[in-house]
Amino acid sequence: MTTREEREQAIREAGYNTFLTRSRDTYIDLLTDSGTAAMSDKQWAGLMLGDEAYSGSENFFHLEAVIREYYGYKHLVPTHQGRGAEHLMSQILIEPGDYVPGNMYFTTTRLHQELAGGTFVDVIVDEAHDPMSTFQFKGNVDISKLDRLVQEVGAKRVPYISLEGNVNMAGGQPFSMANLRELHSYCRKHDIPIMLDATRTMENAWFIREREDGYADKSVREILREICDFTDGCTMSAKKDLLVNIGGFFACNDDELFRRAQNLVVVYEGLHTYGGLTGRDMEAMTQGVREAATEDHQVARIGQVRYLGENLQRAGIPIVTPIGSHAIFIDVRRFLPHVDQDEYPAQALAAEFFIESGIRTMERGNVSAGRDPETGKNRRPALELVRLAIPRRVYTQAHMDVVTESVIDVYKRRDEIRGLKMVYEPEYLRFFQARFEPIT
Ligand code: P61
Repeated sequence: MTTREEREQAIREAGYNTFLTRSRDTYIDLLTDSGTAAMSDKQWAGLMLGDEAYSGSENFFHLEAVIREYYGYKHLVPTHQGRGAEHLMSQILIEPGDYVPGNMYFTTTRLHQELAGGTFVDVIVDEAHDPMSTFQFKGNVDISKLDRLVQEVGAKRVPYISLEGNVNMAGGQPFSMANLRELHSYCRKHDIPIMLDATRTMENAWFIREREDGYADKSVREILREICDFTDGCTMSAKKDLLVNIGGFFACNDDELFRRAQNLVVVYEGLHTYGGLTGRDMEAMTQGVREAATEDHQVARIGQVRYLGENLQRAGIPIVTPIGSHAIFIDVRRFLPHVDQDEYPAQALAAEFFIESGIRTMERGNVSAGRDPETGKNRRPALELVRLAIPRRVYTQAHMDVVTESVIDVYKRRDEIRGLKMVYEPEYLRFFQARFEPIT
């Protein structure tokens, strides 16, 4: 624990950017649910079974078998984490001038699409951009938006649709199986592959089980497999669903695509049987797949996030609804209505939570959205959010109570909170390293 003065100094030195603060200055770390899970005894035991041979490690074959078994994809290329897989897939599938539709952007995903010469086009349902909508499947694709793009540019210019499970930037919102089924039949007709961002798709499967007719008696594992069977391949950041501190992969069914990914991985990540991971990392991930696909895990995980969200709702704190699986997202437009979006209200609020109690959160608004490459202007997204991400199997409900109290304390003095100006802006993914100063 630190004092308020120490935290004020720490956040000032970090340029009011929580990504630049030190872990040791943090009391409860809700910066991300990425790579922050507590590994189980079986995963730690797996670390002892690392086969660290340069090529053909036993652990690769264990991982390949478990991905085939649970996700159903024929081919696997490990990568060091999610963006490594996004890089490979974007470079292989996208030609300059292509358009890549997706159910809302993700920062690294869109950047890799752009670096490959593509343009991302948002085809998520309108409800996803409305933090107050209670629609149960805000991750759904609006097929009419997709069709409009295909009619306009032609299916040949659409190398694939990027479909994310439990859409992160929308608040951790799932797509429904009915929507995926419809998307699949549309895409088959137009010969457009569906590439899944499987990062939090086990959690999406849990929501389908909870909310969609006909799925209450199906297991997470069965639902996951049904999702994957409608898709052609995936990228994965294993640091989320799969309960590991590092790791990712690209997977697909097509032999030629696999051959190209296998060839490219040796340029950027490592040999095709480790892709930047150690053997022991792959073993921990193999075990993580089995644990993540259990109902016991998902009910506890999603239940804890819901516990925090419902406490905040009871206290009148404006949050994105429905409550998602991996985080609570505070609706900053309603929390700080007096701060203009170009004064980065969500960035300012994340800094304020840190000062209040050492709770580390993340901006997900105008800073994260970046600039429009055409106009050079801030994108000013509809969603201006602070994300309180909950690491898996780490914190207790008592921690969640401390978080609730701290958020309420900041809410009570919200009128005093001022915006920020950006004083350093890096070229790529600016939110990670940008620096700010208070507007006086
Ligand atoms: C996160 F602020 N997510 O949520 P990598 N797809 C999806 C992700 O959520 C994801 C990646 C791909 C992070 C870490 C992070 O703007 C940010 O393993 C749905 O991180 O490379 C990562 O996977 C990329 C935080 C990433 C950010 C980008 O906290």
